[in-house]
Amino acid sequence: MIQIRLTVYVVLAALVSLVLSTPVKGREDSAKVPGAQCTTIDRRKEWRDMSVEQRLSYINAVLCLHSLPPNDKTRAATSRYEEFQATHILLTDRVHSVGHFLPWHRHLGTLYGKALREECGYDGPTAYWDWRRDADSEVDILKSPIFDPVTGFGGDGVEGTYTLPPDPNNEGATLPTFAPAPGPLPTGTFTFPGGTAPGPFPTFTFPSGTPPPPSGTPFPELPPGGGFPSPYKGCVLDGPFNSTNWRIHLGPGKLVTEHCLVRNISPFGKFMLTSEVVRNVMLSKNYEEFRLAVDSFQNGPIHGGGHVLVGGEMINVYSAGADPLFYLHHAGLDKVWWDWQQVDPTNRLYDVSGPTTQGGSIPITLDFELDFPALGPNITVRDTMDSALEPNCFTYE
Ligand SMILES: [Cu+2]
Repeated sequence: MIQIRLTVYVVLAALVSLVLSTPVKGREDSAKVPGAQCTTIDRRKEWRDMSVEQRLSYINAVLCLHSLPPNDKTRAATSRYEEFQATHILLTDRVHSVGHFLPWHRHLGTLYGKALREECGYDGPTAYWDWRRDADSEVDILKSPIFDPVTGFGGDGVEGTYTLPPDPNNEGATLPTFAPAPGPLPTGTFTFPGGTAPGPFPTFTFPSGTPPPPSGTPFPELPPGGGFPSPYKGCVLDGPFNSTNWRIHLGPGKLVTEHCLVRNISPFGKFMLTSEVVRNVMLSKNYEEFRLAVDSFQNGPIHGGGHVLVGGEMINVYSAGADPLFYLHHAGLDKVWWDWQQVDPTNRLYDVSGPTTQGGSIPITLDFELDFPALGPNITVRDTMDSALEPNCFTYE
């Protein structure tokens, strides 16, 4: 009897120790669970603070991602790079001018950096663009290290080398027809380092002499290839993403066309990206003020600013991801959010608000789910909030 009991205990003990020892593998898995502690930290760096070696290997990793076949071969994306762009095109109307705009784009950037490292062997930091360094400077924007033809992303589009495709159904639309940020549209004259540009705000052309439209009015659509500045100037012919190396098969907008990297670098964008503008954004007292400020003409249009400065396809809110600078710009924007969170982590680390849909009235919560088709599993807004935890695991230097 005693022996039987002992055997039972031995078996039980063995089972217990088995159960206790299995979590070793379980712990490894749980390390990747959202909210878990990070095992490594991506120390993100501004482009010009990276070594030349790091910059070149970053560029090579982007070219590598562009050469890898897509995971899902049944879709329009022809490469892994385009799968990121495709995800953004597909979800554009759901992830802009909503409460989760910043969380969704944060995770898109995290997944992109992860792909560069895990699929293309990149071992440097994720790069971001601190546009203040260019916007505060009198130096010609084309001389920025960002646009360097060897250690940067190449320069401006060349006039006359790109023609917009026929677009009878307006699928190449630059902007969705959602309500603009609150506040009157600016008029008059903007001054910025290096010059003066006439108002009204040039990206959106309102008939002259008409008063600003009431809030809630859809953005007027730019004339094809027109407006001021003309968004689609031409193909980038120099640098690593020149029109021979870099063919994109998605865009402009929701169109599916093969084309070059189209830019129209405009120093006009500088006025939206100065230290003064960023300081203004940083004055936001809560997430609601912050998320509205980054897209507001008055309070700090830094999100639009980066898109306008690069111009070309970067102006197209759907297909802007055709330009590798999209990811540096959005990491720059994410850094401003991160900086803002760090000022008062107790109150700001998990502060979210804003509608779940454009113009909607249901507010997002930390449990709101974000999806990334073709890129990775869904996560919640909560999972993106603390950069020091999985799946984020990054800091900014
Ligand atoms: Cu976006």
